[in-house]
Amino acid sequence: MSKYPVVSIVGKPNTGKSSLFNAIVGRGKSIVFDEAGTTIDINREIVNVGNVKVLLQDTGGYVLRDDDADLLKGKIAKRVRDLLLKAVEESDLILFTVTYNEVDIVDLELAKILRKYEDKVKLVVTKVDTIKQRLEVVDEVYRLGFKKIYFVSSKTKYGLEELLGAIEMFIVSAGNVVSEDASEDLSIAIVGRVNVGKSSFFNALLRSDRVIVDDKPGTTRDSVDDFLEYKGKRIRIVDTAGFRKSIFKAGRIESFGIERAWKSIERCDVAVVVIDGKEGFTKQDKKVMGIVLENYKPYVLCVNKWDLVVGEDKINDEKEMKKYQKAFADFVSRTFELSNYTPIVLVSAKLGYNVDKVLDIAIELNKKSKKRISTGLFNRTLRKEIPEMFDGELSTKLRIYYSTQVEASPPTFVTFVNKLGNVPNGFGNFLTRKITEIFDFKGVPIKVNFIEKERKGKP
Ligand SMILES: Nc1nc2c(ncn2[C@@H]2O[C@H](COP(=O)(O)OP(=O)(O)OP(=O)(O)O)[C@@H](O)[C@H]2O)c(=O)[nH]1
Ligand SMILES: [Mg+2]
Repeated sequence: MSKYPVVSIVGKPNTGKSSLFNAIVGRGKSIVFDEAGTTIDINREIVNVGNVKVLLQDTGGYVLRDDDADLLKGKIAKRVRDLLLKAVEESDLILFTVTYNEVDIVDLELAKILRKYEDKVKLVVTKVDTIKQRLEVVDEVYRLGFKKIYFVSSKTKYGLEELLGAIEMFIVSAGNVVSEDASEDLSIAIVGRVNVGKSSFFNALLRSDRVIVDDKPGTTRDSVDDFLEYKGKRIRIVDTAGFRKSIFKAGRIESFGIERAWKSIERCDVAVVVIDGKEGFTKQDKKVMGIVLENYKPYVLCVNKWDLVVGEDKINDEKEMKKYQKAFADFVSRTFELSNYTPIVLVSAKLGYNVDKVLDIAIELNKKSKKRISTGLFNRTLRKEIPEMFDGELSTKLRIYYSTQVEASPPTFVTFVNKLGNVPNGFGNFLTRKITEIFDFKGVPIKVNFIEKERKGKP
């Protein structure tokens, strides 16, 4: 599955899995609330533990959403058990969390399953925030039957170093070390309204049922990251919570999810804005595109559920699909003026249709957005392609000294002029459009700024 050793955090709901995950990752990642069953999907992150890199995963989702009545009876339903066994089998190391004074029949059930893998399980007793609590640890913890027990407070970080040391030792002695750089080539955030099929698209990219998909809107409540190897590139993909009509009216976790979706947009290199092809291009979709543009992120518009629009059998008719594609693109550009160069792909996450095409375009956009143009070439080309900038009517008042690219992703250009007040209205937009076309930043939002500069030698 992963080329990094996999370390999974497993435990009953509310035993501090997400807090432990965050403490190890070292930054706010999954949602943590003091409420059972907050983490729905599995969160993954590649982290440095001492000198080794591991893929850490928080498996909150396994125990959640199951029949709680069963759990209380100390029975773990088959579905959860299967998922758990799969995770355990795929993992190099399991951190089994229990809370120091709350060991009950559910923990015993889990322990029974995990004891078969004792060699790779470390029992982590969580929420041990004070020495007093450390002393209070109940006998049940010992009775779970694991030799190696770690006491950790994710809050005070008590015991964390010891646990991390143990993880590192374990991985090193298993000879399972990957030392190369774990950074990704590209990070893609999948965003959009609720229920448009973001999670389905995420799963389709990964070719697995990685996250929960449901026809109820609002299924995904927090961003979920995973990684993909594609055409020699390492790609981070992020599924996010859907934007609702009235995002501000949403409940606590929901709006937290939205905040995290927002953050995911800020962090990504390229956004994939998913819309529901059957519902067309809605006002809310435009709002989502607006958020992406506000952050100057390149994006692909992914028109999902196209199988529902044309029927599953027609989707392989290339000629027909081209026509639809053009019609949809025309419609979008007519109704959303900022969408001039937006790449649009008709997709069926359900059938896996065109899913990789979105990746190809995302890679292309990322390349464009990281492009740097030398100052010499930039100015020569501007003079040649837009002579009206330098002579003619405009130049009677406005002197343009030179322009330069000061930043990539987003590509940011600065033009030095004699007087800011002399820059005509709309000139910024004009120049933005020209630079986009001439240097092919199509599909990548760029920034064009003017700076006032006294000419040397003149007061
Ligand atoms: N026919 C068809 N159905 C799809 C497709 N993609 C998603 N669906 C269905 O649409 C519904 C919503 O899918 P999700 O992937 O959960 O949507 P989401 O955007 O992640 O939803 P939230 O997390 O609630 O925002 C589910 O019932 C999916 O089975 C598709 O390409 N074709
Ligand atoms: Mg979802």
